[in-house]
Amino acid sequence: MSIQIRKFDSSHPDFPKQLSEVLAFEASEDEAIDRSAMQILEHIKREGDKAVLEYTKRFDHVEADSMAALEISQAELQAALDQLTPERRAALQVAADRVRIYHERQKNEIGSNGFTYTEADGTILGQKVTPLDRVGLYVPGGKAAYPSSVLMNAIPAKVAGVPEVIMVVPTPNGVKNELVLAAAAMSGVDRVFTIGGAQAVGALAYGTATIPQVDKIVGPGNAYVAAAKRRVFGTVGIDMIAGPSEILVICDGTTNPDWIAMDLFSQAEHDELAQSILICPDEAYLDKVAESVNRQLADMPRKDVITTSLTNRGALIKVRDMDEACEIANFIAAEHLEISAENPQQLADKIRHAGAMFLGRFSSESLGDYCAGPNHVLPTSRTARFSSPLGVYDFQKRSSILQVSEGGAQTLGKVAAELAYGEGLQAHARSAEYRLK
Ligand code: HSO
Ligand code: ZN
Repeated sequence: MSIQIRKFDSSHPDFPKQLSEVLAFEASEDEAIDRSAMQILEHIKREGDKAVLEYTKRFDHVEADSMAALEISQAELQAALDQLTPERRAALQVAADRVRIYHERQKNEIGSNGFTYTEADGTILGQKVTPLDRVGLYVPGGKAAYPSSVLMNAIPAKVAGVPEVIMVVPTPNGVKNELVLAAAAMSGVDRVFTIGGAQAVGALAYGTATIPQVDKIVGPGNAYVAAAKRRVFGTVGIDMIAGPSEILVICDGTTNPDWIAMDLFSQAEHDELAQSILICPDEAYLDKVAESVNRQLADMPRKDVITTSLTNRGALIKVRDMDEACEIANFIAAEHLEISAENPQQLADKIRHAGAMFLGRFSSESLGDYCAGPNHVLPTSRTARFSSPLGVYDFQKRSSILQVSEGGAQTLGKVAAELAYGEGLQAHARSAEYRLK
């Protein structure tokens, strides 16, 4: 088996079109899936726990006579943590600690204490920052059950000060993922229910007799979960609808090609639809990486997924120089951008759009996925042009503060009344005028 990754040259007149085609990704908005998610949500809204139990039996083949039977106790979570090998537990602890430290730093940097300022007449204006009361964390059950994602979602919520994090995770045929439960214990998740799919999203969004209604639902899921999250948005907040993983490497051609080939594999192995792209000014280097890809593939347990991903969505792009590589990287706005070069900082200064930037040869993307500290929930499908990694700020909201003094009411009252009359809103005008001396 050999992989043919498509090769492009940025000097080719068709390159912009070719690049757009490579990047094109149809988020599968399947009407049938959407309709079925909607029906499930309506059923949950009407029947609550009873409907959740029915769907859990039908889809996960788990029969429970009450919702209480689908809750995992704190003791069981702790037991999952205690059963880990010492090595795995230590690794999970390092990852959790580093993710916590990073997000605590983030919390301090973003002004989580809000602000106020006082004007000459004594009027006080400001902003108050408040954590959300209750957050729902969706954790997929099947092939994409990532304990690291439990840390990445739950820890920033806890650092933000969310008092209650409710996790849902389907357990098809009753099979529990012990590392997922251990990660929940380590990150301080408050309650865990073994439910999933659109029914779990509905239970969290509307609340049932057993499942408390949350204010926001975060975490990835399959197409039904994504459709359900879209539908409940407005009733509750949601984080984002994540697309397949992406990695873009821009390399000056001096890093060991085996390292880069493996970095490309690391995202390709997530999903057939994942995207791995390498950009380099040195054509011979691109060939070396292509050779390494084919040499190393045989060792990969997930070689089928990697092959499909790299064949259908991968690309090797020859550019004029590293400056052009940065320009193209800004256009691609990748979820993960590795700058594998001698002078990564200088190049990073030119990057405006990327979910996370990995600077220098030693910063493999996989370190960010697990334990470096920054969040691995990142904007995909070019949305890094306008959105940010999941962070403490996603679990906080802001309220404006206005405390107008008697003096302030005189100046502001005249301005407001004038504008209110202009808008034809009498009550607004008079409400301001009542406070004038
Ligand atoms: N690379 C994924 C996160 C992940 N990787 C979890 C391994 N486990 C996000 O794009
Ligand atoms: Zn990953």
